Amino acid sequence: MTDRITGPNSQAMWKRAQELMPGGVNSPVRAFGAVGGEPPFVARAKGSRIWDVDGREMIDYVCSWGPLILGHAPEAVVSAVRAAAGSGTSFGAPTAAEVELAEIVTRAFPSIEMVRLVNSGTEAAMSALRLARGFTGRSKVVKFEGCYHGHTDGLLVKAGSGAATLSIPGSHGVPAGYAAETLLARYNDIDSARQVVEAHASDVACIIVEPIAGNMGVVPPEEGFLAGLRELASENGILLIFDEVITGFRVAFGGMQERTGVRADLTVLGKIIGGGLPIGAYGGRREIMERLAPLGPVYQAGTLSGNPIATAAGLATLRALEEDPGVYASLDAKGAELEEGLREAASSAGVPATVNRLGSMMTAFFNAGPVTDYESAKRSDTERYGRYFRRMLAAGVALAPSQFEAAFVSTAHTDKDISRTIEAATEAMRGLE
Ligand code: KE4
Repeated sequence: MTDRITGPNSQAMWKRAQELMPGGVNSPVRAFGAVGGEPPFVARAKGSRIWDVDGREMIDYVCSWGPLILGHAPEAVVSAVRAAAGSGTSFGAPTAAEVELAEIVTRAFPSIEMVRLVNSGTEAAMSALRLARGFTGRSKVVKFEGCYHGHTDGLLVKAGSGAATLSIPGSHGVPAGYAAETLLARYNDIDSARQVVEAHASDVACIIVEPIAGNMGVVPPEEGFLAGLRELASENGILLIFDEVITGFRVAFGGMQERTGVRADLTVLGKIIGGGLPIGAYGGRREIMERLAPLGPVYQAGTLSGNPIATAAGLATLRALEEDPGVYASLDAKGAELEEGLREAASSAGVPATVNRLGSMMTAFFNAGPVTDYESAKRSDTERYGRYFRRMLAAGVALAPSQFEAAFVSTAHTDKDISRTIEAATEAMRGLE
């Protein structure tokens, strides 16, 4: 199986891109630094497929890193965006669509009484931290090694996603003073969280966690971990923040809070709620949210917050999910089939691998496993992942260009896509042992 993964048009574009943009990309992990080879430039996409500028068709499991739960360019979203754009692209003033999106979010998440829309997950997480600090009057934040909450200074400490992929655990440019306010614990290790909190109890404003880690690769919470964090936070007057940027509307309409019954004090959202357009949101109890300007002293603002195009795309996406009661069972079933197929492909090739999945998000770790936290995830054979990745791309299957990311199944992925992917994986795994 050849590793040829780009054609002449992509190669020419790549040359120009690298002259003009650092690493040729607008987000580091897209540069294929961790997997080798050059990235194909996408020309268009529809459903489960993307086409590059050389006309090569691929089954896509990146799905724009999570937002495209309905697949690429679903009719409902495209027509909603077209209609909204024709009525004005931005007003900087209140619109009905923001109210409707807030109504769906608060209906899906009972822990969210009020919500603020912003323009990215980073902005949402950053603002939620500021609000937690403003509400509690405390300054320290507890996060978990390998979790990623966007690139705001204080959270780029042992972060996951691109920071883990490129082994930049603590980003240059973050003053030591900022990093000192961030305390680290181990994912799925409630005792480590308890130790950190007990050592700083009266100074901890919040605990922020991905209720399913998606940025060290997919690592689901072990039994009792999230409930343990809930109890630890409540006992110590600390706000529990669930970063559901990936999991919100992904693993259930009400995210992991619906699946587990554990309620956060603040929830961070993004990705799916914008249907592929730039968006983020954070929300929680009224008494907390009312500390936000213009009602309260915690300031946060944004030119394009709640803009009519992103809210139109988000509304079309969330309405489609809410109107299809079987959507999550069907996504779960497709995910289970793919998980099983990948597991069999690895074992028949004698390749040590662990497939972690929850719902329609999963990661095949090149690691005998189990993979339950950042330390075990980092033991994965990233070189082998790179070879697997390039073989799959050459076979027309686009995976995340990093071992420490998730693959996503959408409603647009057909049974034929899944079986073709399993065939390609079976072939790609051969000779990887
Ligand atoms: P954005 O600022 O990228 O919209 O969201 C940041 C963020 C916050 N919280 C979680 C749990 C996230 O996963 C993310 C962003 N996810 C990564 C991929 N896992 C974005 C892809 C990229 O950085 O290129």
